[in-house]
Amino acid sequence: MTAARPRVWVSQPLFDDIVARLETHFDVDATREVADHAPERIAEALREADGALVTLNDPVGAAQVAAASRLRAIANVGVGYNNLEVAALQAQGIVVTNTPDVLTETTADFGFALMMAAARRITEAERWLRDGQWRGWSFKSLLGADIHGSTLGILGMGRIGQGIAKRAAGFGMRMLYHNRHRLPEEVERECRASYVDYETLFAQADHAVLVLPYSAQNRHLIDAATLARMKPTATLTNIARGGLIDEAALADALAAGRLAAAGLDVFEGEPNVDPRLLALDNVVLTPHIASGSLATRRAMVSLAVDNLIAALGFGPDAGKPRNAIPHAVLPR
Ligand code: 8YV
Repeated sequence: MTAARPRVWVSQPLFDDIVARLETHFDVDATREVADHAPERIAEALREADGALVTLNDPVGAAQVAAASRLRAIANVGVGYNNLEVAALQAQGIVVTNTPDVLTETTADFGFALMMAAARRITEAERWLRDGQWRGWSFKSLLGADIHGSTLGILGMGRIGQGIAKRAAGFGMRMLYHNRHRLPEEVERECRASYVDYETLFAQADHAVLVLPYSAQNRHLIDAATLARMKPTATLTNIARGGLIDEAALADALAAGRLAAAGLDVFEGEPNVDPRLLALDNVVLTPHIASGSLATRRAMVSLAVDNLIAALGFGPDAGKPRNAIPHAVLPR
């Protein structure tokens, strides 16, 4: 009698040709339509599974794995993993992996583009033109803020933050950063970025960009008090997680002209966006697409598939997935 093959659940439609690699080793239960799975549905899908490939849309915690006695690995397609209760999963012996590195440059490209779009009012200008409001050229219409020669403030100086700093060097920006830990001097030199405290970062930045991991501990870190520190001519860009910003306070600041503009790729209640933000002209809104180049999204799925195969004891890295999240770290 041959032993039953391990079973894996794939929570969302990804790239079929890449996901098919799982079939070499496993019986695959792949979700065919984009799904907003209820917590009970996730628990049900995991009950008989040995492993799972999930995305930020799929929260998995103690409740979802309580009856999943065979589950040994969860591979997240994404670098951020605040959708997972990592400590609870690890306590149950489940290996958790993510997909760093492969999305760094693409996400940094997008962060830079979003910051520039906010500063130079690109989407607002396009709406104005498409609305037929361009009835004669005016010297003073749609004036924005410069990027070159301005001060960039990066909150969260991991791989993506450093990628943004390297791009900013080409624009002649002065770079400030704040991070949980100060970076080694040679990295600071390479990024041409100076470490400052949180307050100084927001007080001095002409353009502030958020690139830090999210957890319950830093929810609404960017609150009314932080926004009040910023220059009224400044912009704020968020490509990390929506929950970092108190969106009501941000809408107040943007509406009152206490902040010039914002670029937001992430929202606290995704896919719902605060109607006050939707109504404002001085905010560029995009639907969580910072890592969304075709090549990078494919690379993320490929890495997650490799991680899952390895975590379940198959393939060249059997038992040693490249991106296992270290044990006992708190969920981000
Ligand atoms: C992903 C992201 O698209 O990697 C992340 O943390 O936010 C995005 O790049 C998303 O996580 C897909 O699950």
